[in-house]
Amino acid sequence: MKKGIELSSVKTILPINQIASVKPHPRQIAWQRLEFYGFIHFGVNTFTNEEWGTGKESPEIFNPTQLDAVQWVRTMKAAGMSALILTCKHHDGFCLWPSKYTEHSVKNSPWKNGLGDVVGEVSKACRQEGLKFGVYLSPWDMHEKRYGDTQAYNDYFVNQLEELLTNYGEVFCVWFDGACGIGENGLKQQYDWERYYQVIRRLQPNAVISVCGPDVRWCGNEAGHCRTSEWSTVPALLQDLEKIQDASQKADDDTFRKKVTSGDEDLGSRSTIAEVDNLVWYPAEINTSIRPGWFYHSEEDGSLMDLQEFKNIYQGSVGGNGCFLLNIPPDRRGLLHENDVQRLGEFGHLIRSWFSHNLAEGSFVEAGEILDMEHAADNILEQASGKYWCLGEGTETANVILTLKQKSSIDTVVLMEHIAVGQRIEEFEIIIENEGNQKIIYSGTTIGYKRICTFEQVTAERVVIRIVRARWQPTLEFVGLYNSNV
Ligand code: FUL
Repeated sequence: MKKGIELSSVKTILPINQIASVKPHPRQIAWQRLEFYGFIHFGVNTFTNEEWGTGKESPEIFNPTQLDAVQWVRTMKAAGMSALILTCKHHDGFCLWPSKYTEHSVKNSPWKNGLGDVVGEVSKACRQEGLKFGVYLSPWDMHEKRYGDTQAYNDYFVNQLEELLTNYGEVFCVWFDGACGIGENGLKQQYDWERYYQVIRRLQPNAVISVCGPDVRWCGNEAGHCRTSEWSTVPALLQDLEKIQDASQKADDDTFRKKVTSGDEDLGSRSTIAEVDNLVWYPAEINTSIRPGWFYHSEEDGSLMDLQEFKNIYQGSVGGNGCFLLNIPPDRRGLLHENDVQRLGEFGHLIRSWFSHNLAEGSFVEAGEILDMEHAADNILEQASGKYWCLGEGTETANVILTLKQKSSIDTVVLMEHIAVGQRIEEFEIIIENEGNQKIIYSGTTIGYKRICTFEQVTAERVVIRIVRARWQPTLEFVGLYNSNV
């Protein structure tokens, strides 16, 4: 938070109760609850050892010898992931399903004598193992001759979108990359985003449209960097900026540069939105890869993300009001490499043991004059109960006090707002009480869906969540206390 600014005194165009009640769509809430899911980059680049293809690759090179989608999905499940997004078509235009609309696909590869369908196998494995399935379909297509011939290519693209959204069961996410090159014809393609969105809403109304879409926002980098204060209520302008295709226009746009590409700039604090008259719910996703590249390269077998880096990104994203999309690229066999499988197992173990035992269970909770009996303070003890705590309208500050069933050592506090009604908490502190002594052990800004707060291990008899400043009517849906060392 900027020092010296009294947030209450920051004048906003919109009344604060209106800002506080910008709400997510149910599909955005369902997406947020997925928290941590996997990305699969697989295609001709896997066989050429490139990150970006050219569109001139022969389908003949696509020939995984042991492709096993169940192995991918089980490995991701063991890592604690709840969903998977597959690059059905990357920028090179090669389709991992036998599209009716092009010859540039698995149907002309030697894999399974041209009878295979990677999208089919992966979506089936997801259903079988209980993971959600999502599609990445690159609008940029270096192979397709119609690319650049705007209307004709948009028709082609929509046809492919319809195949993916009709033939493979439920899709939780359509992930659009904004990259836009010049076609071989020398023409620049104009993507018809609104048309694409209508197709998705019609065929898969529960799917979120991510990055170049209105539902989920890219965090602004591919390195796993998370903002300290991540707001989901942000200027509507951000949705439009994602769709600007002209890189020079983007670079020229000061607002874009400042608000989206800069590292830790907050997008939704009262001072940032002071002049804004149109706000939307547009939450962040943090995407990065377990390896340096997005596609598999054997020379990177020894360069995997380590446990500490994983923990930091997980905490900053899932525990920073975002979702975490982690890429794991299958190798030329069509398997996740042994090193990745082992590391993902370690990630899963880390998460499970960190949050296995909630020391807040059985606490006595007090939290001021509650709104009504429905919103009782002890609602916060039970995760995913659908119930939450809140005080009356117009409240900016509050203390939520947990008296523990027994004195405990903790190093992690998990806080969740009830985002279904909006994101409201702007500043909070965690205070520990033990043997008559009080100590502030954590000061934070936003909470949103979830904030994972970590600190040096302390012994606590009571834990106070002090909401220092909030918009109109703060809520808490869950408070959990943990010790990562036991
Ligand atoms: C980028 C692409 O250009 C990369 O190849 C990768 O797919 C990444 C997730 O998005 O913009």
